[in-house]
Amino acid sequence: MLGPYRQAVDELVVKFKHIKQEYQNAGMYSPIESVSGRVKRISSILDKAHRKSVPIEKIEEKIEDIAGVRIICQFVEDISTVVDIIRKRSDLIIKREKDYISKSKPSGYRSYHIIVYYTVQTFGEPKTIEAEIQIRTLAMNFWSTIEHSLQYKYKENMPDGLRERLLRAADAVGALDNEMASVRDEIMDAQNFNRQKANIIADILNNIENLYHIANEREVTKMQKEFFEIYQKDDMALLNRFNKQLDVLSETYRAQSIQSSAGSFIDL
Ligand code: 0O2
Repeated sequence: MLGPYRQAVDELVVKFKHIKQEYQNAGMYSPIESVSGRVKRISSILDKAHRKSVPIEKIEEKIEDIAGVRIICQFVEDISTVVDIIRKRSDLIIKREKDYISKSKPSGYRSYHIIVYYTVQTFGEPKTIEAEIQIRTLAMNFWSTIEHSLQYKYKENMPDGLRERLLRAADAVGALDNEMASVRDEIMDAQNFNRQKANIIADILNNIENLYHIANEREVTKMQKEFFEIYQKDDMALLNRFNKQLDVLSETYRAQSIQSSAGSFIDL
């Protein structure tokens, strides 16, 4: 029974990781910080079925989180961006959404859950399963991981004092998320700047490497030296200008090599 759920979790984790990658490749801040997934253990499925009085033959229909994907964001605002991304996907059909961010659970738990239908192509035939996508901030995740392990330890009998401390900690997590939201623009600018710089440097090095195949070696060595000098100045405008210069040089060499190969074709 669990095979298609494993496949769904593997596929969804890859898909969400690619979204993060796409943002990064474009030199943009990604609303997705990290993605993980799991298939619920058989013992947990049976526990939940027992807790909710679900008969064994109804497990797949009634237990929505056998396949679970967790998306972690840096800031609360990113959660709605991720929710929008999910709503627009053609490979996911939304069954329902549970907003424990606007209104936390009595335990203090905060997270945004989306239950989706997702179809996997199995060996036999396509199978549509349900999966739960949990979206939360790094701070919310920290709280719920700790609280989950305490719930596991105490089951229904968590001491009152501990429960109260966890509620206070949940408030502190809310305050931390609000505080971080107020410096979000500042942090995002810094992260974007670093990512753009890393992309330009990767581009420049790529260009220099390609030039070694087509250009005069002395000229490329000179460009490489020039790059190191500009790199040490740590100036984005200079890096950008230098990269454009390399683009023009690469184009010139490429055009020359096309011309000379066309010439040798006519000679033949
Ligand atoms: P596990 O071990 O994480 O898999 P319902 O909608 O209430 O009928 P359900 O499935 O209980 O049905 O929904 P809910 O309350 O949205 O819970 C789904 C999952 O969210 C839980 O799965 C937890 O992973 C997480 N969660 C919900 N409430 C809490 C909470 O108070 N603390 C923590 N740490 N996590 C919570 P499971 O199967 O309960 O647990």
